[in-house]
Amino acid sequence: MAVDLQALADNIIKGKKGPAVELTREALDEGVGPEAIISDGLIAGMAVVGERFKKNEFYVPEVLIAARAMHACMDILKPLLEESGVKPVGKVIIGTVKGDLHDIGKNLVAMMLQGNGFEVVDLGVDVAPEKFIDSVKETGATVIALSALLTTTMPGMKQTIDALQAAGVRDNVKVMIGGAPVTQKFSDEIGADGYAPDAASAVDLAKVLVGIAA
Ligand code: B1M
Repeated sequence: MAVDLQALADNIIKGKKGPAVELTREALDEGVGPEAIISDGLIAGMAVVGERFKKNEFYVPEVLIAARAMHACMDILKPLLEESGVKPVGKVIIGTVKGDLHDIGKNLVAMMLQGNGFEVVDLGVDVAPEKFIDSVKETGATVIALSALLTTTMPGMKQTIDALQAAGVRDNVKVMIGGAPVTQKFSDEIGADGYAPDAASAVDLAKVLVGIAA
């Protein structure tokens, strides 16, 4: 019987780690690709969690429990995503900007990029501009994806772009930005190369930025 990815999403929403992991394994056994499991199961579930939090139907502990279930599933899928790629379609450095510790959305974006053939260098959270610059120089990546979830850390995105400019490497990389408070308007204002509202759009944008999609 085909695994219902909505059931996986429902278990993520409820934070039921065991059943979520089981459904992830079952879906893989039945030949469902990791990308579909991420987008129709994990991201679909986390999107509902975000919505319920906005409406005050969920509080932070429920979000964290859902994220824990999601991470347990991601642990299973990540090695498969890494194995599946033949030659990376591009290299992306990703990180949450300085002062900001939110990483659930950033991790989803990283996973989706990997699932779509990108090599991803994940610098984690609270990443200072200098660290992005060092990573550009070390890895030769052509895209940087910046995440911010706090209005107070959004200026870190502009600081990073300014620092790339000052270090003489701005022309080597495209900068894309995202995170709940970020908008296209803000992206335009700070001179980023693009904004993506969610993980799936981030993949589409990355493809455009590396020149494999229009
Ligand atoms: Co925080 N928090 N938090 N928090 N937290 C928010 C963001 C907040 C909106 C809650 C609220 O008050 N309503 C609020 C920010 C208000 C504001 O600035 N406007 C807030 C606050 C205030 C804080 C603290 C300051 C609380 C405090 O201590 N007083 C504190 C700050 C800590 C810090 O960072 N220095 C804090 C702490 C935390 C926890 C540690 C408890 C935890 C984070 C755990 C973790 O990430 N490991 C946490 C959480 C979980 C949240 C909420 C509840 C959920 C965020 C989340 O994971 N959403 C959040 C409320 C909310 O968003 N409704 C909130 C699910 C995730 C899948 O969505 O991250 O939006 P999201 O990612 C999406 C897109 O945005 C996009 O794609 C993702 C998938 O589709 N995207 C990108 C994200 N990054 C991208 C990068 C890209 C492209 C797309 O690159 C191109």
